[in-house]
Amino acid sequence: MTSIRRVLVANRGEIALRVIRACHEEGLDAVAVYSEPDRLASHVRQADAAVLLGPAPAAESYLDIGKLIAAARESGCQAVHPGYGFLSERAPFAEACANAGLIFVGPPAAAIRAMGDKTEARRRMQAAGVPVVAGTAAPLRDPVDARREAKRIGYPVLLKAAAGGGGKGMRLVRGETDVEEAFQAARREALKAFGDGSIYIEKYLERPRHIEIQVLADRHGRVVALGERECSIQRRHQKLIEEAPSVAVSPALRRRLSEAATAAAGAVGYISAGTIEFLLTPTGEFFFLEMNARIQVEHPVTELVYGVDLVREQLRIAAGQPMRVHVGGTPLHPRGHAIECRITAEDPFNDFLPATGVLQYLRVPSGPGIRWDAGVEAGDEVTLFYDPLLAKLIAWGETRDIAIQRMRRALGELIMVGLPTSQPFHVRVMDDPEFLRGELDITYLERAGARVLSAPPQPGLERALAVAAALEADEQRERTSGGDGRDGRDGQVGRGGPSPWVIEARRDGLRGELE
Ligand code: MV4
Repeated sequence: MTSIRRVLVANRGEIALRVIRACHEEGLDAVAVYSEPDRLASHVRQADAAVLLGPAPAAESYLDIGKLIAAARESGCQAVHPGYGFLSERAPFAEACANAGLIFVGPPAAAIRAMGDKTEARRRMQAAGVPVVAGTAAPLRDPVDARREAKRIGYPVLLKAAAGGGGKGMRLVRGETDVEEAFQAARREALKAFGDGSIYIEKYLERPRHIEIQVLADRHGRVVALGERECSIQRRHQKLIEEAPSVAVSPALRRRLSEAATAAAGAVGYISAGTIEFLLTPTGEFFFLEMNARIQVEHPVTELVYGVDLVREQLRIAAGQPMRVHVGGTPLHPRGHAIECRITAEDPFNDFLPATGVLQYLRVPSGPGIRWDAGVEAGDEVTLFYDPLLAKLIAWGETRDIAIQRMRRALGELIMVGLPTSQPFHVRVMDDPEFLRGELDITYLERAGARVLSAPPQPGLERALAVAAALEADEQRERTSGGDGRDGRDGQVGRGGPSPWVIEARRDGLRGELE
């Protein structure tokens, strides 16, 4: 990689580490950036250099374009990798990089803009022959316009924010009497969230699956599709479990989805790794939803079944080299099955309330077919400043059933003490009959949430696991600290505090018995 020697990793957590690792495999230096509370974070310690951005709030650190450009310059970087979230899909950031002579490891700003405006994206996709849901080609003027268009399309309809994505400013309208109020509400919400109140209409599809196609495009004119990911297990537009391939996608359907996805990427001059989201109806029709102009959280499931390193390919493409996959035009096929569980600092038994605390003890799962992509280590403090994603547990198996078996086994190995996580939710989903049958659509969690999160199905096992975790954590701290209740890493935030054994006992309501 001649033009790039040093890469600024403009992110934190697991994706920063993921990018650092890809840099190191390519023989590149990785420069981390960090906010004050992240000064001892693993992405900082695994990088070759690190630049302090500012205080904890993202607006003053990870979202500050000026500070990031200055950090890249003063640390001698030639390229900037934005990861996901933060500045990854902000066209002004891609432009600021270019203006500073830095290579943005991602798509051109124009492609980000084209896909960011949802009505423009719809028009471009339609022109490229990509199926779009029946709807309006441009934003609606007023509620009268909305009522006329809704009548033409037929109820139920969805009002969506043109500047949006991710579900903000979205309103379901089942009949004519609800249009006016929904239109005003959607407009207010969109204005507040995006500074743009433009609203358009789509026919509402009932119980579709969320299927997305991974694409890679290089500067040598090659655009390839790397199959689908099934992402229907979501909660309030946050994905919790993803898998590849989808049980609902036959080789013939995969071919049609892939053709649509590569046409979509081509239509906006896309370069780098990107994802085309589709809704797949129970009758097997599919429609373009939106494009994600970034590497995504769930990229590892595609990596495992296609045998590619998407982040390494991003770096090669950014350096102007041809991508390494699909050489000779041989079609790509998925091999085996991969599932990802997002381990978040959220309490599944308390409506997924974001949790804070110190990760006092961590036992990492490993062994055959298991990948652990984490941004945290034992001793780290989890705050509300950033996304609750702590780690991704990914299992590969020759078949879906074997991947699920492995995921179950690995979830049993995983021990996290100190704060609630989504782990028990995943444990239960891996035994849920509907999940096991692959009966998924975007309403899965609404239907399954109560079922899988009702009274713990295996109270004995859960309790045993909690006690084992606490004992192991106590033992660990004896070994590393000489039993003084500290771990010898002086001055690090969040270390020390009460024994995890005591904390576990409190959680179980055993206060009197142990203190
Ligand atoms: C839809 C839809 C049904 N019909 N569009 C949700 C967020 C944004 N990306 C688009 N979304 C949806 N658009 C039509 N015409 C249902 C959703 C939707 C959804 C989509 C994917 C994954 C989860 C979802 C949960 C609720 C609604």
